[in-house]
Amino acid sequence: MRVLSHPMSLLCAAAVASSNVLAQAEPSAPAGPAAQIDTTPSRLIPARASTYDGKLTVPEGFKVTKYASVANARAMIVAPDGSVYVSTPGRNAIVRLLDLNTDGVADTAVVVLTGLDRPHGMAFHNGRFFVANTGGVVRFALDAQGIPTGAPEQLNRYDPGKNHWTRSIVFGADNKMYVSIGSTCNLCVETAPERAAVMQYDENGQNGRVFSRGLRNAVGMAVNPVTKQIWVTQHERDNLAPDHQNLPTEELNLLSAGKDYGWPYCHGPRIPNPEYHDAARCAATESPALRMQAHSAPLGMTFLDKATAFPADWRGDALVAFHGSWNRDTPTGAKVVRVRVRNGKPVSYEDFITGWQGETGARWGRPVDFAVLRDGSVLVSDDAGGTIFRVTATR
Ligand SMILES: [Ca+2]
Ligand SMILES: [Ca+2]
Repeated sequence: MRVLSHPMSLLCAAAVASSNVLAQAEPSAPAGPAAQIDTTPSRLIPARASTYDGKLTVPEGFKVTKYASVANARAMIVAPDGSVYVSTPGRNAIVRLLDLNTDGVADTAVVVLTGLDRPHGMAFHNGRFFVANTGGVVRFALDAQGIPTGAPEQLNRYDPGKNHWTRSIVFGADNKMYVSIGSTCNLCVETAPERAAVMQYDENGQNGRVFSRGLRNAVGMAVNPVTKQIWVTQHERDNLAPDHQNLPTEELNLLSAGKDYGWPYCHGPRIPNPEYHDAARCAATESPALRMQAHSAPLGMTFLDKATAFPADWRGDALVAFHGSWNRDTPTGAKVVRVRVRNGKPVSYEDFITGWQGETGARWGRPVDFAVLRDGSVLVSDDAGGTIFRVTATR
């Protein structure tokens, strides 16, 4: 990693030098006075470079190219055969992308499943394909070519739709199925226990129970490859008086069985929401492992352990997609950030890919999710522009 001498780069380096600064403010914010500057090279960020015909900006040493066009592209997953599955909930369908000549550009985009019910999260597990519809998980057998086939087998049902309608799914190292189900509202006490929670099911989708609660809308889910703990990104509440613009922070939460992550009673590190004033209740909740800029709308998250096309010092870290704000006076987000991980915990985050949002806040794309290809490059989906981007290192 190159250490920079450009004044702006030094400013950025200073801004990221303190994990406290990073964890609670935008990396692009000016460095506070007398911030402690850690000059360890790994704590400095490289120069920014233009890519994608000047439309995107990345750290020097990376480039972004177009992998495919998929309207309404949301969640992604790599199949055992190396093809990429993309959910398109607006079309109730799933698209399969295949790069036949392995040149880094998909050659075919085929709708392999239709007639689903707002499908979002997907998983390949033990030779089956699982789709998290808004109202339950369905499972498909795979044909001789490894492609989902036949009628969907309904494995379970949970409360559908209602505001936060996307459902995310991962299988843990314990072979259990985990499904994230967001809240029905901005701020309320839910009546259905599975709302604002991550549910745990047996491998076949049966015997559901609440695994973690108090999670307003945990869309990004990933299993830490080292600790095997499930990490989730979480959208916090809107309209918090008096500093709605900058509070509450968005959250990255590390899930443990039976824990309460605060919502709707609290936000951030056990801070009571003024609507409930329940400090005693908040004291018994889990604080976020990392706090991120308010209204960023963090969606997909991926660990980079298999991103072998990235420099080695990236592979212990994670990426998070910020979909971008909808109700902040100065729009924020619409970018991809790198989350630095130390000893199994997130310690800071910084800009990775920016440029989808212009100075005025206008956007030509909104990142949603990631997939790490077999060649070690990373795909980024964009549901606004309908593009799948591919990210590689150039050295
Ligand atoms: Ca190709
Ligand atoms: Ca929380």
